[in-house]
Amino acid sequence: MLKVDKETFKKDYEEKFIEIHGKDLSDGTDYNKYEALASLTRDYVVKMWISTNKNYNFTGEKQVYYFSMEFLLGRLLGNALLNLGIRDVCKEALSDFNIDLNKLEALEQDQGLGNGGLGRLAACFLDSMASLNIPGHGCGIRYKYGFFEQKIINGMQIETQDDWLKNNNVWEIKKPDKAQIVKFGGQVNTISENGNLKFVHTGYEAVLAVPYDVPIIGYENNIVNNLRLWSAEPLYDEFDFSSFSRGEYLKALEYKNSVEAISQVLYPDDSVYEGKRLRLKQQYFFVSAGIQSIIRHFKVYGKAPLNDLDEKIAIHINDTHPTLAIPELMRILMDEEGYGWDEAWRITTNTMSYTNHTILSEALEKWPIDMFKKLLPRIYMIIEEINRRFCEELWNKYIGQWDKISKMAIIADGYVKMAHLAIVGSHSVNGVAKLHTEILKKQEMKDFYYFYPNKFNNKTNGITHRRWLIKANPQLTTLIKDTIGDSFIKHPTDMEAFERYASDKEVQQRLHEIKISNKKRFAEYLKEKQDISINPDSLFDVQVKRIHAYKRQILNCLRIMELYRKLIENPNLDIVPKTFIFAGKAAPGYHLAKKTIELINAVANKINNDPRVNEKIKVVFVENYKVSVAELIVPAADLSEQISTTTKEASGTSNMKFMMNGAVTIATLDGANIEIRDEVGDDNIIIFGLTEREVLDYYHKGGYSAWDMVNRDYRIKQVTEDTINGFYCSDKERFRAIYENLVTYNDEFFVLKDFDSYLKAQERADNLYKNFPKWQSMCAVNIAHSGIFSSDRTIQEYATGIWGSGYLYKNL
Ligand code: 26W
Repeated sequence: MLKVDKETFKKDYEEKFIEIHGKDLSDGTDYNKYEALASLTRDYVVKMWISTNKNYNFTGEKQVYYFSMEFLLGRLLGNALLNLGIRDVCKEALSDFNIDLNKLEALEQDQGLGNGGLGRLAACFLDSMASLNIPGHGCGIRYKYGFFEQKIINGMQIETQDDWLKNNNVWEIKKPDKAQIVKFGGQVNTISENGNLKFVHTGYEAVLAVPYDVPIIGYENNIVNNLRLWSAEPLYDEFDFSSFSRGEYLKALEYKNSVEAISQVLYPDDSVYEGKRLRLKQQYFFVSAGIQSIIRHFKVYGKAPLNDLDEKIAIHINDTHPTLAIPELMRILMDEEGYGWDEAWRITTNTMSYTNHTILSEALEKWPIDMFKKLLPRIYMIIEEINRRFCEELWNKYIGQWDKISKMAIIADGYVKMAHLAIVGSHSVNGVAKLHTEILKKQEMKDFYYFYPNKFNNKTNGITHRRWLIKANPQLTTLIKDTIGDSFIKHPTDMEAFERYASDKEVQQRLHEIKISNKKRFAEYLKEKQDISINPDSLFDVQVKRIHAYKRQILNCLRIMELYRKLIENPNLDIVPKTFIFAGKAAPGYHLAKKTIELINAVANKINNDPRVNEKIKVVFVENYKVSVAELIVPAADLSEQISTTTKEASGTSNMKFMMNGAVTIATLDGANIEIRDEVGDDNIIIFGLTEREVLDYYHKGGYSAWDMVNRDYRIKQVTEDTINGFYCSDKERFRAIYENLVTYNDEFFVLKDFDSYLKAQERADNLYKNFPKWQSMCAVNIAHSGIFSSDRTIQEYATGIWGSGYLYKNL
């Protein structure tokens, strides 16, 4: 743990300020002050970073590399100070200068290099690996533009670019000496040399991959791991444009532009997979650079011959996006290091492991063979050979069963199927919650499970309690410390002891006050950002996540519409005053998701301007949802909406964040909601909706009729018609697509089927909330049982069960 006292800190800070700004602290802007603080913090970190690295090189300990297209880190300063153990000292020191630490922290741009759950999970994992002394590093892309910024104009989502690097990023260090060359296109010729086949790659386009390293700081343990993000640059830094003839000049520019496009922007889609060549290029780009740099480093510091690589290195692929790591490692081992196929394959499969994050078939990646072959000729050859050998094995086991073999093949129907390659080329395949893993085994990946039963395992997701509890909710953290001590910080499951206080009157009162204070904090943010006032004494009913049909924001919206109708009919209806809070981004090309945002805003507009109901309900759509906004919303929530169609949400992680902050969950039995229910018990969660069995039966046997729902239930008829009868919008066609989807096209996510059950569940929530001691005790039980959902638990399971790394593993 870093030792800095207040006076030293003050001195360091003032000196740093003068050094980087060339003026006195008293003359600085707030942003100047933020920059000086971040830069000083980085100085503190750098020394530990170097020593951590030296130590890893010295001990030769097994290193884990987490490959991911996305790392959704959010802001770094606050958590850096927290993990260094100097946040309190820093706060006090700054207040001596009349500077508010929270205010400076809020000036930092979010590092938003991810779409949602998958990217945020990667960020939580890095935090946990560093905090658990696991030598684990991230590998990804340094997108020039992160996930787009969302503006709501006339109720509609408008996307603008996220120029997060415009103010210079203090957290990264460029390492030009560690750059790698990545090759695209060209031809591969096979020649025979002394009886061995050699593969000669010519005519390719070379791209320079330049790494930027970001420190990942462990919690009070002097560990700083590395997140390496790759940026694409033309191989020749500076073109001598003047000496070029006109034609060459244009060609050079073309090359420069096509190279820079690779790390230009994050694909803002996590729902429908599109076979875009640029995305395939991005994938190979960072994977090739990453693997090359691992091998280069290993050869210098590895303390073992290359054929022991699998004992010294674990590479994890986060969904199928980095799957090309498998053929890329094969290529390097065979073409550059001279290994034969069998040994290269043994090393590769023992090194690689893969996590699946979705069963939505439209999100599964597959690349057209023609495109693939042209862009990555040598990698394609290797995949062909992997496929040939795999199909041979299948053939030996399933003689004559061509259907099965072609269903399981890696290359089939004109495509390269990435999930198949990931399963075949890894020693471990895991799902992200118990139900999800069971569905993979029983349904989606059934054939593979029968073929490789030992590869499949579950690792239920988690979230870092350091960001999502200690940092985001300091008052609740203090309350927990005051009651049960602070051991939960290092051992989050120790929070179970907090359950003893669930019925304690004083604790209940404090829980309530803390919630109110967090609600006020969020209300102030909303007032400032969107000029919307909300009432902290109302129940905050929150659904924040990507907008997607399977997550069913529409279901939530329809029941608000139903409640509104009821209130107009009976203004004296006795309900808990509520603020319905929505936030989330829609993929720019996802029409229905964008319409969903519009509908929510139209409903908000109507309800919020109706004086008959104003005192009772209000609807808000919070603009530009991102990690830093989540940190304000999550601690302010009373009710957490986790209402996906059962079987569709692989795990969900906001469900865990909310429970840890003492919200009660209203949920379907989907993803990790089931495990939350198992932890807190049926009395402390509100469950509704179709079961897994019922959903799967509908899918397999049919029998669902949305029309029946409309005709049988007048409330359903009313709310669906309200989307197209001009009640919310004079343009009756505006929400027709939503109506058609729900009714005419027999909505595949069963919104109407679950409507009645959802309404009843909401009524239960209302009654529970009216009972103050009962509600507070539910909140307390949720907090007490949230420790198991710390990503520390998840990472310990990965380390011992998959990677064979870290302290726990070594002491097994
Ligand atoms: C279109 C390409 C694409 C497809 C899927 C990009 C990104 C994805 C991701 C796998 C989507 C995603 O973020 N999945 C979420 O992963 C979380 C972490 O495991 C889970 O908690 C969520 O349930 C799951 O939806």
